Amino acid sequence: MNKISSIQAFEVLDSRGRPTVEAHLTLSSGLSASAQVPSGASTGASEAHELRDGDPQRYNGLGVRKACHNIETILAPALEGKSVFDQATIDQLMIDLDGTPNKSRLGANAILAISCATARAAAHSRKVPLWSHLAGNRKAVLPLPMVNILSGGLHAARAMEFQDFLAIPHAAGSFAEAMEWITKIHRKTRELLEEKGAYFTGVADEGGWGPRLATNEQALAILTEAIEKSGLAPGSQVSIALDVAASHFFAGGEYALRSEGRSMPARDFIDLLAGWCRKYPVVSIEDGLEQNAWSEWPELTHRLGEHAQIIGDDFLTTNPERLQRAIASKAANAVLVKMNQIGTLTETFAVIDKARASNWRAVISARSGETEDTFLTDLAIASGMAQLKVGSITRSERLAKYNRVLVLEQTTSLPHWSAASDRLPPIWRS
Ligand code: 2PG
Ligand code: MG
Repeated sequence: MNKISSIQAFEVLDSRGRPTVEAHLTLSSGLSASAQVPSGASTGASEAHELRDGDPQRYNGLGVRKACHNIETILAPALEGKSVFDQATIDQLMIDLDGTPNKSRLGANAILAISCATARAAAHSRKVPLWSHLAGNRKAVLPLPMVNILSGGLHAARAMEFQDFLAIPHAAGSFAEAMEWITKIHRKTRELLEEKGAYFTGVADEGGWGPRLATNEQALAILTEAIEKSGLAPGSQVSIALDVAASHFFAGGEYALRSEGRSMPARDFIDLLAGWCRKYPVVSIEDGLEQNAWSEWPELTHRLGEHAQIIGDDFLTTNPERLQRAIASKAANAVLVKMNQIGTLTETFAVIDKARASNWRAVISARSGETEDTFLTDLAIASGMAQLKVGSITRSERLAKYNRVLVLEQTTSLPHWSAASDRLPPIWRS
């Protein structure tokens, strides 16, 4: 009854209007489930491979018809008859059928769409919510959001080099209160940008403001002021996270802040970040160094890791081997988890569980190219890791995920992040 009877694939569009994959899975019981996969712009070099058609006549080569074809002609025939309760077997079978180290033959986009649709079909069959099915023995909690307010880098035409300036409303008493605080800060930030005459570019790829400012630091100053002017206390109620995404402005061995006309080696760049952590309520730094700087990440973590969460995104790419190496060398203290960086749900949970077992933190994250699929919300809740990064509070592909948490907060007895406070840095605990 719970066996896969057919799988169909569709080329649909993501939030940047680029093609992505949607898979529909039908069971022998007649139940069906679907899933859509996201897509990044500031990608790490060691991510699993997103298969694109490369046909310049369609979507500039970005079509995903080959990935859909692989689902229907290679993956579906091999999976038909398999039980959706055997997630690990299904994921491993797809990895074996692909046969490459980075899923480049069949496409991580094809494989992930099936992996997620399988979990959803299993949850439907068990008549339980997706988060509950995914959680298994993990303690599910509603996550604390880190929300994008200002964008630069590849998500905002490189108006600034730093990619994300985010707010973490860690003293909010509920998810609903957290989102109310965040909308105030978002609105206040726009007012401040207008007051300061910043060239206004509308919202960036993740719904945050993408202004042209004199310096990267000015964005940090404006965000701190916006928190204050929203009637909230920077540092004790709402703090700041940075996604530096440093790989994307690392050139000629230096961190090149072109918009400021200056460039510096890693040592000076770490000093710059350390200075900002003292001057502003920065409590989380993602990709503060470039993705191959294995010898310098431990220094960054040693200098700042006691007070700030040091996250590897492009650096670790949700990859169990890279995570293991980083844990062994104390190169960071947290991992960003993005399902499509690795390509299956089973491997994603392996990274989450490895982080937990090693006393690392994990932030469950969306991509800059997203869809209306809310799978990520359930993954974040199920992980028990208590942190969610989805982007800003405009653009419905982001809000779909936040809105699901808002509804679950009112309709379930799921505890919120403070119930997993051992997963959060001490100063965020309320
Ligand atoms: C990141 C993500 C989301 P992208 O760098 O963390 O903000 O961006 O999906 O483009 O990699
Ligand atoms: Mg990042």
